[in-house]
Amino acid sequence: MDKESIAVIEQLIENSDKILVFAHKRPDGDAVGSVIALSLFLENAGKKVTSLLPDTPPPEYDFLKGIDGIVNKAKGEFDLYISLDEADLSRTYNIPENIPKEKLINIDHHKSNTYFGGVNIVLPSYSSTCEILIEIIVERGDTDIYNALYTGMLTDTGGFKFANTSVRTLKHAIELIEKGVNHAYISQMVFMRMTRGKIKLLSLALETLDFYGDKAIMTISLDMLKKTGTTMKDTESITGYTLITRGIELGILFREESKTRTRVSFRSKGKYDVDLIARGFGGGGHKEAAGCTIDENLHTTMKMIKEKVIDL
Ligand SMILES: [Mn+2]
Repeated sequence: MDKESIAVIEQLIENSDKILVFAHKRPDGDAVGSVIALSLFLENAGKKVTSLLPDTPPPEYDFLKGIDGIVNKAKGEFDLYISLDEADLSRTYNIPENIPKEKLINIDHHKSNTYFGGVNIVLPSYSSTCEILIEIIVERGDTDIYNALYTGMLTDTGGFKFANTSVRTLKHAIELIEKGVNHAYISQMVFMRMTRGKIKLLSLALETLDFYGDKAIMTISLDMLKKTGTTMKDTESITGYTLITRGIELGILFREESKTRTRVSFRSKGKYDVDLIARGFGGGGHKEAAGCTIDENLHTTMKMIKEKVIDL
């Protein structure tokens, strides 16, 4: 990230008192981590910060300091608005209406970003929004901030396993560990605290796994959530299991959100560009992880997606 962009952002922050920091709906580790890290950083700088995530963060991030300060709705006017990890403002809700563009900073790493801000820091070569923030915060953070940044990088790279893990990503991770981040503790908190209900849900979901050539399809129905006492929040990290079978290049998870709405998540090992596939259905994301929401029931959505995707 270039020095001029950082200077522009710092000037805007300097001139602002009330700042709204927000990220996308159904927040993942990068959304949660980036909102917490930047909010704590701005608070340390003496700003009045409102941190917003429209949906409750998944429970695996409850160990992060600052998570309790996040609200799910913000009204009124702010001096500055900072959108994190969002390709477009339509990715969130519960934010004030008619945000003036000149007061809006857009920091993101999705290549589908629509450059909706007055200032746009869009860096698709970065693993995560947290990795971008590291370069702004660098020496001026504290342990809580660095933990949040590490969490975002860790989760968006699938534990530094995905192709978006660059040499720079790993250097940034080392930098954070040198500053005191306990990487083993964070890995345990994030990846090794599934609830019993979620393990049961995973087991039901795995039973639905179907293979079509080099593609695998998995389903989570509302009935399965009910049976296991889980909610949609518990389903977020299950998508990866569609891809761990030998020879499978494309994984699809269908989640029944309601009788008229189905969430579709795509994962790829690199052969298929799932951002492109998801965009064909009004969604998007990254080359190796993307999704879309279809206003149809589970059955119809599956039929529709299979028709277009299975023979790719
Ligand atoms: Mn991200």
